[in-house]
Amino acid sequence: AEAYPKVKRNSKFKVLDAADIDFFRSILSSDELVESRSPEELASFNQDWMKKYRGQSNLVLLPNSTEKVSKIMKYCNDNKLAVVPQGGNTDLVGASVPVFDEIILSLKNMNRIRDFDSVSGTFKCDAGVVMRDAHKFLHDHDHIFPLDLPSRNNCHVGGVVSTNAGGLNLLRYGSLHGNVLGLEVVLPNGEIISSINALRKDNTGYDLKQLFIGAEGTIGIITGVSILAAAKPKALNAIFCGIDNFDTVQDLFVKAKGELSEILSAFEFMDRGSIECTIDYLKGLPFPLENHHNFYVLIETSGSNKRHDDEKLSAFLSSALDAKLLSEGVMAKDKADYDRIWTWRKSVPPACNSYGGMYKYDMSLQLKDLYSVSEAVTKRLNEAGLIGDAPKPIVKSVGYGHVGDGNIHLNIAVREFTKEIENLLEPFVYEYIASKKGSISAEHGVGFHKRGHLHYSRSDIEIRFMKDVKRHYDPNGILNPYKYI
Ligand code: FAD
Ligand code: 2HG
Ligand code: ZN
Repeated sequence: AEAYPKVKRNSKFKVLDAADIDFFRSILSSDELVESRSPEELASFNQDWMKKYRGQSNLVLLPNSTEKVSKIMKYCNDNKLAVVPQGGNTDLVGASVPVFDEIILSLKNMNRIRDFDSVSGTFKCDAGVVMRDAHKFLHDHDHIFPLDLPSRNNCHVGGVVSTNAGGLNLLRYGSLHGNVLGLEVVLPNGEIISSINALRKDNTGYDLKQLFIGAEGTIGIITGVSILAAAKPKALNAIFCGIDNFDTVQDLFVKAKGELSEILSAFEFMDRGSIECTIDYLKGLPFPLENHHNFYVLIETSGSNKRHDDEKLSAFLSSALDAKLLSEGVMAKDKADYDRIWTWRKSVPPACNSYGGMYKYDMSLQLKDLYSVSEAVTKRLNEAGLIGDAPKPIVKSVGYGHVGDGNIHLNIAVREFTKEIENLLEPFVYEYIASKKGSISAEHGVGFHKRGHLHYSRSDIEIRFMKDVKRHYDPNGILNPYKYI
């Protein structure tokens, strides 16, 4: 794991002692607390998903109620003990693990579904409900959670809200800033602020809950979420196609919006390198296309009438082939085929992560510039002679992502993390994005990785306001320190 060379432990934070542990034991049961007597269990909370960041916390608290979270926070605030909130720990920017000895506050035991109103679609749950379980519950009630991610088996509802994750269907269902109806939050001083009973519309003053969406656990602990679930689509379908160049990907997107319109629910792209890594990773899974292409696009439709939707998608595919917007394309024959097509997209992140390590950049750009950052980075790494077979340190630099949202993921799959690679990538990538007026974080957040880099995408006055907000909510700075701003 990468060390944390650029920061020093803040000495104003107290070092945990036996009296603190006694206090936590007095309010929690034995399955709500993990400490140094269980080193392996502790290690799994200290290490991030990419195995890039590792903290040294000696204590994980796993309270099972909002009241216990409140007591913990009050105690930590009074005693200046630093805390990292943790959901499913699938974060990709080093936000969910400690940097030093911060206490880890895991929401794992807060995993109850609280309420569902099938008329309005309002779903309420504890923050620690795993996204897969929220999907399953809503599916059984003829609805869907308005967000899906390749990490759905591990990430929490509270974790995705804290990250303001985007995912695979944002194009259709919109961002969590629109879908989250209310939140229950424990503030750093232990106070509980709740809008969990929120209504669809409510203009009585500032919409305070918005600040916690995407705050990455820096100003409060989300304990409950109320979210608008969408009606379950009765018909799903997908096509997978090969395309020569990124200009044509954009032409196809325009055509898809115009012709698939209300049933279009995802428009994802992958470059040649992404699929090469995924072919390696999914050893043996038959590839849906006959030839290899520079770009691949997955288009999903979802609607209420299978025959109508399939006819529309099939006509779209034929006319795109006739217009030479595609070199090759296939439509899913059945549900199993649909799932297989998605496997080629959802497996790209674990495939890139399977060589030893990975540098990741998650960026928003105007669509016309979206792929150019990947070309610029690949050129730079190639010129430095770092990409190729072992012993070269880089396996591949690939680009893929959510065309519909103007969001590209750049993954540099490496055999090892080295300073040389990092210095070639940063600040080059950020300067490139700033020159195109893009965002250095589209959906994964800031965390530890991009702290100190906000100025590439935000003005001085915006950063000043963000610091004011942080100070206002967390005057002692105990929540998720060393990150974000
Ligand atoms: P964690 O990783 O545990 O935490 C994320 C941040 O939120 C941290 O700052 C943490 O301190 C804070 N936090 C967590 N829970 C709370 C809480 N209850 N209250 C306050 N703060 C809290 N992201 C996307 O946007 N789109 C994708 O398509 C996507 N795909 C992914 C695919 C894979 C394979 C992986 C590993 C990750 C992916 N991610 C994606 C990144 C990740 O951001 C999401 O998985 C998710 O948002 C993280 O949720 P989590 O519960 O794991 O949160
Ligand atoms: C995705 O879209 C996720 O698959 C993960 O946001 C992207 O790992 C990545 O870089
Ligand atoms: Zn993504």
